[in-house]
Amino acid sequence: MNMLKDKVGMIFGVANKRSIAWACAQACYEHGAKLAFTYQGERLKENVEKLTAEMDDALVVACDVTNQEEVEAAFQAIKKQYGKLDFVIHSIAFAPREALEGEFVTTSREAFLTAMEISAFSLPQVALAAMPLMETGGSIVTMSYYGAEKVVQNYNVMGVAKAALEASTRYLAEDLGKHNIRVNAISAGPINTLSARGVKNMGTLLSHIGEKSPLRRNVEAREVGNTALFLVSDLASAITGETIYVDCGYNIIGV
Ligand code: 1JT
Repeated sequence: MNMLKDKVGMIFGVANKRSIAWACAQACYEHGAKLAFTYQGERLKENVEKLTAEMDDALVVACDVTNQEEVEAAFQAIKKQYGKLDFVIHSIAFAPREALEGEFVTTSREAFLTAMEISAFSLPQVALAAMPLMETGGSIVTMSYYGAEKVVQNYNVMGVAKAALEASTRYLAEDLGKHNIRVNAISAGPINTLSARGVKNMGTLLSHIGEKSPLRRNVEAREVGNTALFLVSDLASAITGETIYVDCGYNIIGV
């Protein structure tokens, strides 16, 4: 199948081969998309370059979202290489480690603002920069988590940032809809990625979901990638402003 033939996508958030962003990229590449990748900081540049080395016509550009000039330069590089952009996959989040344990009430101002800037503000920031390149329309997909809507122990300030991200998805969907640009979020079940590593009790969380979710298992990054592929494809042409769960059904369970 070639669902993304002639489409150009930009992928934010590849750190290594386990990244959700990488699973999204692989699904999109298999369906014929041309892909640009952004990396944050020199440390991750080599990882992204190695992963994408075999990909045809891939672009790798620096893009730390806390640096507005880098964001603008990244979109300029896309314009130069491909002349347009059809979709963006936004899979970036950050909060200081100490904010993801203990009580939310102790969150520092700095941790709160950092989490909000990188994990939530970066979506409207990227959407605004993408708009001029999406002349005939486009699709933007971001990643959220259940902690945005229900209290999940330790998720703390990330839950607040993801709530802002999901609300931003709806406001952006309204603003960009008139330009035929769709904006959606995927609420993924927990996955053992680099970000999830070192998170306290991750193993317990994964085995809880493995037992309690309707499908009695955890989500694989590949399954999130396939949903992102659907959302950026024309198959999802009437879906915008949504948060779609890819969580083996966990969110529907009460007790
Ligand atoms: C970040 C991290 C964003 C981990 C994340 C995340 N979104 C989901 N996870 C996994 C996770 C983390 C916790 C959790 C459940 C899932 C770490 C770096 C910052 C951004 O709590 C039960 C804490």
